[in-house]
Amino acid sequence: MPDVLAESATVVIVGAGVAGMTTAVMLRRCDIDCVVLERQSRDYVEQRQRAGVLEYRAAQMFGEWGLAGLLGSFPADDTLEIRIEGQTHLVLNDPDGGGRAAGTLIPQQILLRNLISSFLDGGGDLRFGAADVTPRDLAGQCPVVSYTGPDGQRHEISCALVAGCDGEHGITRRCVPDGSLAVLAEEYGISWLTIQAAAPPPRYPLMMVSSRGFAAQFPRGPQASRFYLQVAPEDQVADWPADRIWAELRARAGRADLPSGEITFREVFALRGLVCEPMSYGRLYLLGDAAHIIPPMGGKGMNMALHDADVFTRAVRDFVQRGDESGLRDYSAVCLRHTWTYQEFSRWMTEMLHDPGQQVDPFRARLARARLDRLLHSETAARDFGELILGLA
Ligand code: FAS
Repeated sequence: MPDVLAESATVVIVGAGVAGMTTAVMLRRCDIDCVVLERQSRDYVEQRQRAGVLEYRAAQMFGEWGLAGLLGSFPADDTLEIRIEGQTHLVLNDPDGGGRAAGTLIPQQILLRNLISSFLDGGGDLRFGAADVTPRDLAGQCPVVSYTGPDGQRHEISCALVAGCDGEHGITRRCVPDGSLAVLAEEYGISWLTIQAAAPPPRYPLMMVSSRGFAAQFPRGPQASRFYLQVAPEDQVADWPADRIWAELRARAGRADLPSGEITFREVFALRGLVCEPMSYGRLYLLGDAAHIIPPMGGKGMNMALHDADVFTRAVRDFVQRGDESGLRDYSAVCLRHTWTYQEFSRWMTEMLHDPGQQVDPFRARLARARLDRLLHSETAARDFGELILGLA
């Protein structure tokens, strides 16, 4: 075994999540060679349960790339139920089109499985178990990404471009010299308990507004649901045994008969926003959670990663096929505008649907209800909301 195995590729993609695999599959459709390096195993990556709402813009994007088949036949996401103190209010995602424009309720791990199969079946180069991935010379014309394979072989891949799709805790952003990127972050001061359960999914994605606190239920396949429950910032998972969880969800839903099921995952996390500016450094481009983190409020995490993949792939195609660098030059500005639009939307929704408590802050509590009331009774507000939920802003 040689000390180092030297290779080359046009694009090296670090991370086989939705950002990395969508980019890889799209680059293949442009006949642009790429290598994907993923530190985890295939099983691990394909089991990881995260988002479950693919917005309309992203569904259209897969169609434009001839990849609609990867979305399978999951239910359409055309209506949101907002339940206020047990009272149901239905909000159409596409009020003008009568629901024609709709997203897809596909669990993220299933979309990722389909992307990985499509890439590998098409002869794509995806390497799981890639350890110690180390990018360098990012400011030069020919960056190099090295890593150690499961067999202990060290590889060095020289390339034209590096796509940092390695999520929040990845290596690529950390390889950028200090002072070259700014990280803007905000803690919302709100914590959620997230639960994955084998409970029947709701008819529509459901958000519960209650003086007891916020809660939500999203479909995650025909026999599974993702629940969110606003909890005290100091709460731990141990403070929430199953019977307390179901009792509280039933109270906030205003439904004593809300069906329960085996809880397969639970975690407490603080809502926060984070954006990295710019989203590129030299020949390194940051996509998805490697560049921005957004609370699940509004279901935009996965969708922003897919948006970045679309913009980046089109820019690489123009660069490789026509020597046109304008798309790469504009990548960061185009994606940051999109990112801030949805960071603002996520904040707006969080403030509207979380009751700060009549005792704690009655003024803000009234503001939240006024915003909600306008959404439910103003066509203009509903249209604006629809544009954001569909991902068309
Ligand atoms: P990902 O984190 O998905 O993928 C990054 C990949 O890079 C991983 O496979 C990782 O193993 C790999 N990697 C990391 N470091 C590496 C290294 N040094 N070398 C090689 N590979 C490396 N969004 C919603 O809209 N709705 C939700 O309900 C929702 N729920 C979520 C629940 C959880 C627990 C989490 C963490 C996120 C959730 N999100 C949700 C947001 C989620 O959808 C992310 O936005 C999305 O996964 C981002 O995709 P990627 O950018 O591809 O990053």
